[in-house]
Amino acid sequence: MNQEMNGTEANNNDQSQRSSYQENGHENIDYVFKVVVIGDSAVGKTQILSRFTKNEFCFDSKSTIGVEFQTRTVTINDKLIKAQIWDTAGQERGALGAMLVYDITKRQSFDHVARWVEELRAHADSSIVIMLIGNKADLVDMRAVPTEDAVEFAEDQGLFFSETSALSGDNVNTAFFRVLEEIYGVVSKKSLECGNGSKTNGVELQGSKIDVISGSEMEISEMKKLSACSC
Ligand SMILES: Nc1nc2c(ncn2[C@@H]2O[C@H](COP(=O)(O)OP(=O)(O)OP(=O)(O)O)[C@@H](O)[C@H]2O)c(=O)[nH]1
Ligand SMILES: [Mg+2]
Repeated sequence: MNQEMNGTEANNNDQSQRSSYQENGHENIDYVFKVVVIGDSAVGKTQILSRFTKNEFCFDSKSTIGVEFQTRTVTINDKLIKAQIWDTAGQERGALGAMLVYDITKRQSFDHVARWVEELRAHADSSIVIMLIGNKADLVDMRAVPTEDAVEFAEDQGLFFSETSALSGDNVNTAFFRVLEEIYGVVSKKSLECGNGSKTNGVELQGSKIDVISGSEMEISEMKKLSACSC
């Protein structure tokens, strides 16, 4: 099942960040923002998503097979925003944001990041907001990617950057909220440029509509595997 968590009080370590945001259980959604989580296998994509949407972590996480997304609804700038987050590559079309994850203990996963950026530039909207994420920051003694290398790469490529731990929860909320806020900035700017200062009924995104449960997506989500976590 697609998971949805509205108004649940997460218990992450970066909870202080939450004071400036509110969550809301109402379903009067202003915007749906599609975000993809991509990166090499086993870097922690599913667990980052699980931490953000359910505040859960699973040590015994199985490799994700199939197409899966989860949602969490948050309030940003008084707008109710549903983040629809896809846990897989190949879903870049229509994505407004991307979390590009590598594992700070696996140099190779960082070396592949450039290829993932190319993939995004080729298939996603040119204004996509990309956050580079060095995950597993809790494994300090096993670090293989210095923070400075990632900062330099992110600056070169115009990406946001954060190190996170899906295990402890450190920076996971902060990273997602940053991306959602940036997307909101992009969408509101485009909306103003198009002369649509105010939103009309439904969900407006860069002139295109994302319907969370449109037929095709329902089919995909029904086909998807059950949660990869056996916890
Ligand atoms: N110590 C630590 N382990 C983590 C963290 N995030 C994920 N893991 C572990 O790393 C392994 C892989 O995590 P997944 O979330 O399944 O990785 P994935 O990127 O979704 O992998 P694929 O679905 O194969 O692409 C699991 O054993 C997780 O428990 C973290 O922040 N810290
Ligand atoms: Mg996975």
